[in-house]
Amino acid sequence: MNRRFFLKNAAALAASPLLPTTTLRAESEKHLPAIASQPRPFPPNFVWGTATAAYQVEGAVHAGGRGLSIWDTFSHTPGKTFDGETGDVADDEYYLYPEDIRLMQRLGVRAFRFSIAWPRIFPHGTSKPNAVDIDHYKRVLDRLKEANIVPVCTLCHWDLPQALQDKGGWANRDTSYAFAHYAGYVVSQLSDRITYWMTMNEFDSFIDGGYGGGGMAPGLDLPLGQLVQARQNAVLAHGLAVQAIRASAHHPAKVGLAEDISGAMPAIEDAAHIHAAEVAIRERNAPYTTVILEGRYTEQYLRKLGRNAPKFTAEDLRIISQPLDFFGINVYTTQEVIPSDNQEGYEFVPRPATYPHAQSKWLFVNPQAIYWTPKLVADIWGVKNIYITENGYSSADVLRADGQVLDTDRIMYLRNYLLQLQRAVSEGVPVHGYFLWSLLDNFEWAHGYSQRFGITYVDFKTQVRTPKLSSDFYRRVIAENAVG
Ligand code: PNW
Repeated sequence: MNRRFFLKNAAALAASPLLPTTTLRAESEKHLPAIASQPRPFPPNFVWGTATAAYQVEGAVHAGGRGLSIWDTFSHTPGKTFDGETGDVADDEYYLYPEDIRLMQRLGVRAFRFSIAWPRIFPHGTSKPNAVDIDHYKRVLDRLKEANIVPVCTLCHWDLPQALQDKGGWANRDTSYAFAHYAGYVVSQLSDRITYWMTMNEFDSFIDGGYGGGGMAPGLDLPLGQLVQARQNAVLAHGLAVQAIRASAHHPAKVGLAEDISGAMPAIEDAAHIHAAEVAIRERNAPYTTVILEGRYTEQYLRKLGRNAPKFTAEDLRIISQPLDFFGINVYTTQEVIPSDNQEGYEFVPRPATYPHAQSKWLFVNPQAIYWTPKLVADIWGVKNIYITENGYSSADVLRADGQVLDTDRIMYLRNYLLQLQRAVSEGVPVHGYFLWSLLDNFEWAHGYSQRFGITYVDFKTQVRTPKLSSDFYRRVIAENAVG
């Protein structure tokens, strides 16, 4: 049917008093070409990548002189992880990295975000570094270079050395200096091979989740005042590490971090709702992103905490808010905000029971998260260089007898998020790259191997890797530099 016919026909029918015009419009639109079939382009230099983290994929926990991390201790403590599962073997990537680099070549990614295991480099937290594992990472990096894949390195993706936890971990300010020392050492050894550095991954997850009763290692539930101080130690560690990276690099270094901004988006796109979301996002991220980007805690954060407010000096704030070369945002979900005449001026909308989610119950599906989160970060704080350092979806994937994994729900999620990302980029939101979480199924922290985030299926008994249908989807997005 051609479109003109329909318009003409619709006009004729509209004259009829019997049919309401809204029905007519819906009827005629059904026959228009689907807009989604026209690929929406990304800019020519947009960086496509995938992401992993050391403890979730490496395994080989006793190889190369590695010390224990808090995740070894936690996962070996009965009742802490799903089915008592641990990262002892995980994806065995310590040995299988050449195969995983081939998977990345198949996808055509330009960049790979991975993390270095702190307990491999400083098995006892401080004192002598372990050269064996520096050599391991050199081999991985050389292989990536041969494959023409740019490494993007996270220095700490939650695997704090147990030796430091024994002295209080992030609740002890000495840990901040130990982290900076570790960061400086790694950068002095690897800055010829790595340009892009991220200090840490997701403060809220490993601090509030690990020390505030949230089910992450080390599994503590500290009194509020101590928890608040642990938050401050973590952002101080970040700032000290930014300084250490810059001081130790023998080659150009670009420094940032990866933070899962606790999202807020306007429930409706009008000025009042957008304003409410801006205020909400700034307050909700007060202990981390806001203090890092503004160099001060918000008045509301300090007032609400009262005697539990963090103790800091002006020098601490200066260190915490070192300028960054880029800002990485992990985007999974967000929460709608409405304006309110309460004291805060906004209200988070509780999610209705029917709100869709992934296999992970916290992962509420809302594609607009990846439009609004970077947009609001750029608008509120004037950040010019944003990367989406994680985005992904967990699914109850099934490996079929014919060897296929047809994860159409993950494809639906990725397509809709990437369409919203394309919308943001085409409107000028300064996002320069996207790292899909994750290259392959892996140890999903307290959920063990029960939640699969990979675009490659892993049989954890045999370590056989099978690209899922979503990896073909992503490969096509990368090849076309467009989503449709
Ligand atoms: C991130 N939440 O964690 C981590 O950086 C990854 O290591 C992890 O595997 C991935 O996302 C998937 O979970 C998050 O509750 C964990 O909102 C929980 C939340 C967000 C991110």
